[in-house]
Amino acid sequence: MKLYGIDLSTYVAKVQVVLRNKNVAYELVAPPDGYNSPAYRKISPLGSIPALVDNQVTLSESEAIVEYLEEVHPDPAMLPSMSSERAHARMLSRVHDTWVEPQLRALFPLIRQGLTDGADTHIDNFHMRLERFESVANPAPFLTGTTLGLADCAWPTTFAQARQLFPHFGRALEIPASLEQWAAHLDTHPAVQDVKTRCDTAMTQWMKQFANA
Ligand SMILES: N[C@@H](CCC(=O)N[C@@H](CS)C(=O)NCC(=O)O)C(=O)O
Repeated sequence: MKLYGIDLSTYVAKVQVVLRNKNVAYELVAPPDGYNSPAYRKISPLGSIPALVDNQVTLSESEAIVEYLEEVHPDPAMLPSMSSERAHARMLSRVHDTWVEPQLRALFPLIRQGLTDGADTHIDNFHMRLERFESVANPAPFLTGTTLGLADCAWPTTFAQARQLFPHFGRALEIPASLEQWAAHLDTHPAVQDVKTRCDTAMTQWMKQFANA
């Protein structure tokens, strides 16, 4: 299995956490000439990362990829067995991907361009949305039960990136009290640790370019 991606991407990290938790061997490959390049689009037509190549199938979109992995490598299960709980798990994943994390990624172009206008709004929205997420999350200790689930996997690197990006704008990540233990617990999970460390290092490197901006 080949996973196209780079360490800096939360969505690539999410897929890697799932692969590691399921003990699936994979090779992480940087997209040739970077994502969106003509060379990479010959491999993965959408040009985005992550992309998974497994035998005959090439998949983009991290949620499609992790759901595929859940089907072809069902052990350990990372979605609950009851339909209502599975739907809730998927809802939690989408809240991360489509609602909370986009407020974080909106900071990247600001940093690149040396701007600060608008950062507070994105950081406030991130925190407001995280609080709404808290109202539908009930970690015990993971979001969907006693073992790591698909819904958990994107958060550790999103939080790690927020811890590095928010201070650039004089702000700090505030994790709601009832989610603190869950977030700390995730960071020590064996499927998460190494992936998170590499993402953190990549973010530190990326930020260095703009240190004196
Ligand atoms: N919805 C996508 C998001 C992944 C994503 O945004 N990847 C970025 C890099 S972190 C990308 O490939 N961007 C290419 C582009 O926006 O054209 C997923 O879940 O896989």
